[in-house]
Amino acid sequence: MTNLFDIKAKVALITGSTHGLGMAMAKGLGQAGATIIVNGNSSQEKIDIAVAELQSEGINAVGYKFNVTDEQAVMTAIQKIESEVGPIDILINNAGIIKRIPLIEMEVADFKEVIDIDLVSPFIVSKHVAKGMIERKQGKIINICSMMSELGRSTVGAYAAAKGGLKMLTKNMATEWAKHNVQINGIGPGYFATEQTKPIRIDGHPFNDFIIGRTPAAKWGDPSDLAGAAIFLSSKASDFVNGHILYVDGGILATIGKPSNE
Ligand code: GCO
Repeated sequence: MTNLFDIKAKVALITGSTHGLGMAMAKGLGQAGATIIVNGNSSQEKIDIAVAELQSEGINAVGYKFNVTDEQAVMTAIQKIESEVGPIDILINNAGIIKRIPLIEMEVADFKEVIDIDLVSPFIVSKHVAKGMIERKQGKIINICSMMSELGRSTVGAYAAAKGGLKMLTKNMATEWAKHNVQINGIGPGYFATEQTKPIRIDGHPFNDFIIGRTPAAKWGDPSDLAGAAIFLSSKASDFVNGHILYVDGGILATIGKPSNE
C-alpha cells in the first residue's frame, strides 16, 4: 500500500514562513520530505536564518523574499521559483497580520491593511500558483484560517472579517478548481503559543486564563501541533477533501465553554 501521506520530492511554498506557525508547518512538511520554499518580506536576513534553521535539520529549503500583496512581485517570484526549484505542488497561504483595535477606534487604513494582507494576498498568490496546478492537473492549496473564521472577539474585527472571508474564499476556490484535481482546504488554528499571541499569553494576563478555560484541552497549542494537519492536507490522503476547514483548536469550537468552577 503506497504511503498516503508521502510528500517526498514535493515543492511546498509557505508564505510568511520565517517564524511562528509558518515555520512550524515548514518543519513538519520538510521533515516529511518536501522541499520548502521559505517566504518573507521583512528582511533577507530573517529569510536566510529560517532557511539555515531548516537546512540544519536536513530539510531541503530555499528562500524567496517577496511581498504577497504585490501582484507583480508575486508573479515574478512564482516564475523564479518554478524555474529554479520546480513546479509548486503545495501552497500554504500563511502570511498574515493582526491589529487589536476596537472597531470604533480603528482607522480605515488599518482595517484595509489587515484585509489586504490576510485576505487579498491569499487570492493573489493562489490565483497565480493555481494556473500551473490546473495545467498539471494536480495541486494542494491550504489557507490558514482562524477561530475568527467562525467566532468574533473584541478588538480583532478586521482580522475576523479577513479570516471569515478567507474561509469562504477557500470554498469558492474549491468550487472553481476542484475539477482540475486541485484540492483547496483551510487549517483553522486555535490559540497557539507564538510571537503573535505573546502579548495576550503572559502568565496572569486575563486573556491567558480565559483561553485556558475556554479550551477543552486546557492549554495553548504548540506550533508543532499543526504539522499533522498540514501533511494530511498536502498529501494523497486528502485527494477527495475539498473546501474543508480543518480546525486544530484543542476543542474550542466544540463547546460553549464551562463555568469557571467546573
Ligand atoms: C487573538 C489571537 C487570535 C489567534 C488565532 C485564533 O488576538 O484573538 O491573536 O487571533 O491568533 O487567530 O485562531
